[in-house]
Amino acid sequence: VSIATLGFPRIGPRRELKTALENFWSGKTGESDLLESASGLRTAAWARQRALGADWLPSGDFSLYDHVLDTSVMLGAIPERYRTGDGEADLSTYFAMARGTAGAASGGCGHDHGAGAGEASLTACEMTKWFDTNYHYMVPELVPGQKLALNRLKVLDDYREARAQGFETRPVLLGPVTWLSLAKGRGVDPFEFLDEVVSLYGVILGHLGQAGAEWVQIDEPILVTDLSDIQRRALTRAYARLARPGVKLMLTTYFGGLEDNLGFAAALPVAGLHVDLVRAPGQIDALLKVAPKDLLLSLGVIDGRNIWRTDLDALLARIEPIAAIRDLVLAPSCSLLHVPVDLALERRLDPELTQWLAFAVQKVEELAILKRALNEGREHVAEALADSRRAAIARRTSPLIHDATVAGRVSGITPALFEREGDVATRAAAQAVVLDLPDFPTTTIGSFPQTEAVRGARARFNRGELDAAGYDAFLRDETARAIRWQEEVGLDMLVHGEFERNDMVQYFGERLSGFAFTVSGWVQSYGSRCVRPPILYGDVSRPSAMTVEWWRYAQSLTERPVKGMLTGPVTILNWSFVRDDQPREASCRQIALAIRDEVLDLEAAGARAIQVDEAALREGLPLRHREWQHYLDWAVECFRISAAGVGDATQIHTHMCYSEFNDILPSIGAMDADVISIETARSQMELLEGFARYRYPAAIGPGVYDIHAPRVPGQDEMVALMRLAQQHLDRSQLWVNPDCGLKTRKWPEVRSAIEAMVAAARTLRGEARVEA
Ligand code: THG
Ligand code: ZN
Repeated sequence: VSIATLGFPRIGPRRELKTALENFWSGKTGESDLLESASGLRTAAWARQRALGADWLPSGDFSLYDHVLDTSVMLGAIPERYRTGDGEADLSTYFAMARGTAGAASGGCGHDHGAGAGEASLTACEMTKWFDTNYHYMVPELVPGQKLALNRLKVLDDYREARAQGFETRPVLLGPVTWLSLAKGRGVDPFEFLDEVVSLYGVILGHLGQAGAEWVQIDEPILVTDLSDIQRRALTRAYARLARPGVKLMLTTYFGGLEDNLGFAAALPVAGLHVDLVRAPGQIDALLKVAPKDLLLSLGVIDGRNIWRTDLDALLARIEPIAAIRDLVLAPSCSLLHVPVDLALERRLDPELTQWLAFAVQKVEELAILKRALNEGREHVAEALADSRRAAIARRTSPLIHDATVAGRVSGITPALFEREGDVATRAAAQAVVLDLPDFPTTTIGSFPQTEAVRGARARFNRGELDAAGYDAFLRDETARAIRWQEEVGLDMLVHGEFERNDMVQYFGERLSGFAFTVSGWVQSYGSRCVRPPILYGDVSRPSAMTVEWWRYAQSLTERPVKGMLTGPVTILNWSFVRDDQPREASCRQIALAIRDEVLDLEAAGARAIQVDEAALREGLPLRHREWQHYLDWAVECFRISAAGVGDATQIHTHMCYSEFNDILPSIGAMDADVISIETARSQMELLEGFARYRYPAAIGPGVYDIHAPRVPGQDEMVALMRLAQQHLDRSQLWVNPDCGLKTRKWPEVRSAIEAMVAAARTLRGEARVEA
């Protein structure tokens, strides 16, 4: 038995990559500094993994931004607009694709990968979620007649770099069929490029073989999804052509089971197959039946997507019989990119909780223990196994986890809990009386710019340089200014601005029981941006109100309605590390009850409108279509548990990011919100056709301002978009708002855009009167 890692966190234990990138982007450092830091991070990662006992080290898994983008650039799939000169794509081309170019240097946080406002500015490539993770990749783009040709082979350079330092590695490539499946063809089916792409992969494998690589890890996570005939044929064709003497391929699958693709995958002409036995433990039996004797199996037995320590005893009992009959590689289920680097950096976690956890480093340690147990006998690692067993037992029985009151509340959930009193129309009438809003009411999604000053004050407060009173005074001042400005600019429904919040999930996690927080548990979200997902370890409850005071203060400053702003249960769940000792839906119901308490407290404090954001509801969809409905059913139920307790006159808003929800519209409708704001500016209101066809009964705020780019749209453009919206929906259903929260933008842009937006609404009201 040997052990492998399929990929290691790139950002470094102290987010060194983030610092290096941001210094380079801001011009503080030059290209050679950046490349030197990157090289140092790679070396440190190899040395670390080897010291921990990994037999197979990955190379090429490191990236300056994103490995899908690396693959696109390697294949020469660079859209014409980013091409400069005639040479190979350089770093500036690479970062232009990742972040856009020129104009207002995008220093703000958030999905601010848009281009600057300059004339020669380019927007970045589209970015979207990597399978069901919170990691984002740059979407490959293909156009008819696209010329593909190999660029500098980063994977080859990295392999050689490792070798020169004495690390024999297994290079990692994103497989051709997954790459094509993720690609967007503009006027062309990406699979038309299959043969060309495969022949380029052939050349790459040839180079790697010549350089000395015996094995190459080729990732095809697309194999755990529902495949079309085209994808299956492509896989057969690609791997028939890539099979060659010299380089052995470890075909690597993760994020789920192969299921109906299992026989097919096991029969592909590759030398090894990696399967995810954490998400799909059951597939081992079927695999052992069909796997040819000479196929090297790599078993993903340590969870690469979560932070829990493994019960090694129980795992060994499963692996021993298999190891007795064939050679095995043991590995994490997937790349360790999705977990924080090192638990040893956490000094403030409850020690009891700490012993239940394993970050990337600890996961490799677990593999090393498994290896010794299998190769030399359990007695050689008796102490480590006993430790692991003790932790597993302690976690199962710990009073930290179990709260009888929460269990009682959850078992007491009845359908009455998720029904509003009146139907949509009755509620709309009651709310009209209380809110007295004009046609085309204007609002924003919730957050205002998190300026340098706001982040600076928070950092000083966290470091203890600013005391609680000083920080509070600062936040009140920011909030008061935001309220005053919203009144002046003429918005109808106000928000307090969320200056007190760091991350919309972290903020609530920090205030709920059952969640724990790390200091250094960063996970890459995209590029240099990271998140610290809360750790949901126990039954969830809300010790006290979380947002009421900020809402009350903001509302005290104005007569206009201020929305209460909450993150919904499904989004909190999807952006946290969650319990693996109960189904996700059970954890979600607990969060839903806690958010319900907050909703009711806001209502009792006088809030006339409360927004429960479900930014991540759609991205939580399972990878297999067959599992969608079950997920949607409980996700919608949880949203309703959180929101449905209010009276008819209290208006429930929700917001969802992204714009692909035509396929889940019935579920969006079933959420039964009074107002939903969605992202539509980039899709020119196309999305509303779906809402119209489905006869969506409630109000909709289709975003008229694309906040993902610094470009400020004019009033006319927004009026035109809202006229388009009226082709699909009744005027009385429409709100006017931006696409998403404004925390990633700068105040000058926000001021101009919102002024234009309010002016647009006034124009529309004039038109409405004329036509009525
Ligand atoms: N919160 C969480 N997950 C998310 C988002 C979020 N996933 C999807 C999307 N939004 C990703 N977007 C971002 C936007 C900004 C940042 C990270 C992910 C970001 N992070 C700071 C950084 O890297 O410097 C750190 C922020 C902090 O202090 O917590 O800017 O909104 N959970
Ligand atoms: Zn959004």
